[in-house]
Amino acid sequence: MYRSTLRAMPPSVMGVLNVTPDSFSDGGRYLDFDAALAHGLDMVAAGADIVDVGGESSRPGAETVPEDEERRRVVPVVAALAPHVRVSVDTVKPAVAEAAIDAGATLVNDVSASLSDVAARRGVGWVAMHMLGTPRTMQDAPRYDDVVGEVGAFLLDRARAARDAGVSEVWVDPGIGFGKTVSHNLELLRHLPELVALGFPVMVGTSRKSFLGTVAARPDGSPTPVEDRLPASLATATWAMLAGAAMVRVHDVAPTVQAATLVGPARLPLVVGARR
Ligand code: HH2
Repeated sequence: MYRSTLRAMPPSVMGVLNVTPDSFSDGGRYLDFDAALAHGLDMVAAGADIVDVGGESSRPGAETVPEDEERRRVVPVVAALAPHVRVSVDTVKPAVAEAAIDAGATLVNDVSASLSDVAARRGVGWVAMHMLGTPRTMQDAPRYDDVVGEVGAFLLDRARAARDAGVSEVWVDPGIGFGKTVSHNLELLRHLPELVALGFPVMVGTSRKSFLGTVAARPDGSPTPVEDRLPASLATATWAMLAGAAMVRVHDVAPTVQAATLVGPARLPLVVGARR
């Protein structure tokens, strides 16, 4: 018998729009307003559910951007995209989050997991991501006794506090690459169902990240360069979605939307004895 009348909801795909000169994979390509808007609209046409606009790189070693400059980068792009698609703002600065919300953003993607009060006050969603330290220092020999347990406990604590403070849409994200070695990242992906079991929707971002270059190295053993990491990005996004992630954050929207469309039905409870 068919066990569920629920339609399978495919996981959501968040497209990355970095309005920065120095992001690790696309720095400088969308710093100009017209280029940013065109790329955002391309991602919408490719099926992105959300476009994540960021004005400060969080790559390892990145320096912070002055608040005015970050606001100047993101606000016009948020305002231009908001009539077309749900927009999130990728920032750790309360004032930038506020300005982006004024311009139409309805989700704060917060790699510092510290802006829940802004989300509560403004009635928008919030993503709490785990990071060890700051982008400047996070890859200096990160250490955990139990990476899955520690990341999970941190996220649960922040997510519950945000929910109790009135944030109605709370996401958690293990922060792949943020203060993690290659094995930490793989461990977190392997145990993603444990994070899903925490009870908050999980978002995952592996797209083009450097651990993929190491794990899926070239046949000669050298790291796969960032522009050739789509297959590994897609494989890990698909794995994350099958493991229960409700959203993946990616640079390559069209292929990920195809994968998400396939994963939706695959996540339905198994159909037993109902073949037609
Ligand atoms: N990764 C990056 C930035 N923001 N937000 C969440 N929630 N999860 C992530 O994994 C995540 C994130 C890094 O990717 P990118 O934006 O492409 O690079 P940069 O930080 O250099 O701009």
